[in-house]
Amino acid sequence: IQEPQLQGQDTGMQCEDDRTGIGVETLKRAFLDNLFYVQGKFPALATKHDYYMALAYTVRDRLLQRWVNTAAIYTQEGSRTVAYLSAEFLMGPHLGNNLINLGIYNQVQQAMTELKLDLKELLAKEEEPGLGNGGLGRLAACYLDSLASLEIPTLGYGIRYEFGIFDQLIRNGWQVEKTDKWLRYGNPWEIARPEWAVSVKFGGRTEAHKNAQGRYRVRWIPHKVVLGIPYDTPILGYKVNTANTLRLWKAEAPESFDFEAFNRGNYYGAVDQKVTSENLTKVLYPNDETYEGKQLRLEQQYFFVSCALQDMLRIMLRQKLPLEQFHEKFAVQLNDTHPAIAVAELMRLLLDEHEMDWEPAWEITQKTFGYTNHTLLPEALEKWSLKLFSSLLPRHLEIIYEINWRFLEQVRHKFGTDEGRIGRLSLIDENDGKFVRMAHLACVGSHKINGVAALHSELLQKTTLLDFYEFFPEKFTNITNGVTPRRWIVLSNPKLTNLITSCIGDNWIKHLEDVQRIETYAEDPGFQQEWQQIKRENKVNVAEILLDRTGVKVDPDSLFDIQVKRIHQYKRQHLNILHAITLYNQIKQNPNLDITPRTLIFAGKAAPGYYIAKLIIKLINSVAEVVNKDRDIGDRLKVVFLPDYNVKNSQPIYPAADLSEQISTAGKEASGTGNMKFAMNGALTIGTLDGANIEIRNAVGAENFFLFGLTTEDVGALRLTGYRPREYYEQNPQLKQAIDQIASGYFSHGDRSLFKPLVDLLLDKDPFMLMADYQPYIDCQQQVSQTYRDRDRWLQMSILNTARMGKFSSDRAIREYCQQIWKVQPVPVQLAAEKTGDG
Ligand code: 6GP
Repeated sequence: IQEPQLQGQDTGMQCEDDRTGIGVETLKRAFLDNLFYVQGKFPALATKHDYYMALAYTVRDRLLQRWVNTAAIYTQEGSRTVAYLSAEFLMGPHLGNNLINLGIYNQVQQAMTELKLDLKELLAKEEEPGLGNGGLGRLAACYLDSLASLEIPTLGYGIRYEFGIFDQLIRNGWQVEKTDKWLRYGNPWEIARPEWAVSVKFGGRTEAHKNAQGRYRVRWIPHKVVLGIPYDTPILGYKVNTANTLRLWKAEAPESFDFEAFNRGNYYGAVDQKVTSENLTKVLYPNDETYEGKQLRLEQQYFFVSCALQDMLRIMLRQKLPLEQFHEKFAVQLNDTHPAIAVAELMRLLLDEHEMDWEPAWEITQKTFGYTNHTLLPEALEKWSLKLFSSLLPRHLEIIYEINWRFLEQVRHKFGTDEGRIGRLSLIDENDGKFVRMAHLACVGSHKINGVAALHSELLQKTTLLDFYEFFPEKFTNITNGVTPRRWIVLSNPKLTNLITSCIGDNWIKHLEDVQRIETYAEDPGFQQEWQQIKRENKVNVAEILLDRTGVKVDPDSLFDIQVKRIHQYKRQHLNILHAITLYNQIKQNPNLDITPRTLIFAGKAAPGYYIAKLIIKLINSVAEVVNKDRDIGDRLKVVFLPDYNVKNSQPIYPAADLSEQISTAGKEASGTGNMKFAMNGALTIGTLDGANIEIRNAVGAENFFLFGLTTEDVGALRLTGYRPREYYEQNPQLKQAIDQIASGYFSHGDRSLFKPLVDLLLDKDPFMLMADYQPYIDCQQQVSQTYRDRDRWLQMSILNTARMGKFSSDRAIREYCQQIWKVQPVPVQLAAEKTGDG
């Protein structure tokens, strides 16, 4: 791996500091020192995990000077800062990424080798910090990497869940969930900051009181108080000295409450209070894009938002900035509606705690927030019953009523008394019970609202948020998602990284648009040969992983056809399985069929309460069982489900793909980001015109993309004219055979009831239109198979895909957020050595 030159370090010097030096000898000494003084072990007794910890601390030492300097400069300059509020941060393992961004991967590898240790093995020891479900949480992580790399002052604010997303086991083909005890062996990347703890109130009631100036203010008398303790993790940028902070909050019981109970002699009551408080940040809700109206979830949301805003106010007071400048100091981004309560909380803090008047407080609030929407799925729209909301956040409900009253006055002023429109825009849903609509609160309280791909932003304006678009069109914008090339190319695919860098230098890692320069090699036989060789080695690696974790042996020379993402009906893993069954039947009918051998790889978690998604996992495994052991099939078709998909397990996957499955029903996938990771690593995409697929296809060229299926307009039109899925089934013998096999127990040891719910759903309702898209998908897959046989053509397409993915770097996305929404500038950080000019 080509590495950045560290600044301010004299690696040639003998006397490097043990905490900062990056020479191989220094690293070895520091590592053994940490093994002894942090882990309390010497090599003869040390476990692999001890070695991992010693290395993690060695790397952390090297982050700390940058982290402290960064904080010092931001404080000194009172820098304008992005606060990214997100209920999820799916960071992935830190060690490898920090080695890349510090530019010491090679030295550390050598140091470990000289100590007779294998860096890869130590990297594998890191527990996945799985504090997110899927796309939304991983996007937040890519954005933190880009913000630091672009030297933008940033605080990520979220929740330190004690248990992240569950570990997935597959038992008898079914998903089984296991608690994710990621903190069990300690977390070397975080530092607790109890000195910055804050109190968060819940429940109770409000009352009016007169302040010192004799003016009426509102006071909130809570039913309970919980302490928020911040835990900080440094987020280092690539080739820069900027180390920003991810600040995650843990809930604890305040001492004073313990005391009260204790003094009454109620020791158990006191301890009970502690347990209840700590439940708040115990576990991540494992639903992806489905809201569950649970009280604890609303408590989590309010808890971390209140902690974050109080923390920002503390920072302002420490820097002696007047609160009137809140929106000048902080640009606060709401990652979907999970933190939308921030709008009401900032108002409460300014009005009640800092005695500001409504108008200036509201102006500050609106100028502070931006809101990103991540899905159009109706089941994801958060709405809280008034009963629950008022019992937990009585003061916030009063504030929301006031915001709503003033907002609807403006609506009446603009549109007259159009009661239908007013009902649709209101922050309170009164259609069927009464609810607070969090997306409406986010829209009214923000100055910018964005979708995450061009189509998604367009649909937001035309459908879900149409009324808001008509009221304030100037607030709406699009920022297409991106992913960080540091984790998703440099760390995941070192061989490809070296090949690209050997041709065009390493500037592309910071400026992915530059990777375009490999286009000139797209038809170069020598380059193609190396490209193919690297892909093959990456496939051999995944074949070994599959054998190890599933016992299935796959052929690295077959076409690796991969779909990895959360399991959802709209993502249509079951359409992919219908293709698998079709291929299987074709071979069975014609045992000598000369088809392109394929390995179909699936991975992904289903929400524990999402029955149909779990049944889809069972179906994949059931089809795999039949296909993989059929001697007639041999190496021509394999189906594998890799358990426990997470960031760590995904890193080898993207570099090993020939074909990337992006087959959601048009109009349903807001953007997708896996689609970008695959294409950057040279996979070709088979996909619908959905989300960012459309922009990826435009970038790589229609001739380098396998397109099929209904468009968003087709989907809408077909629904209107009356969609009859059963007709497709009856008129298509291949499709009929596949469905009949599922229904008849062919894949379930004769059990006809097992998949009945899925089959009935497809034939009667088919909400995601698999039946309509089936034949176009099969035909397109046939084209894929044919193209794969033309080795040179495939390689050229693969190279062009990587070459043309520049736009999909999260650096580009973050630059757009900075310019269009946050209006924030880079603040470069120097190491002390650079400032003084000596070592
Ligand atoms: C996801 C979208 O489904 C995906 O298309 C997008 O790429 C990703 O967000 C990042 O923008 N949405 C979620 O994960 C979610 O929970 C509420 O939305």
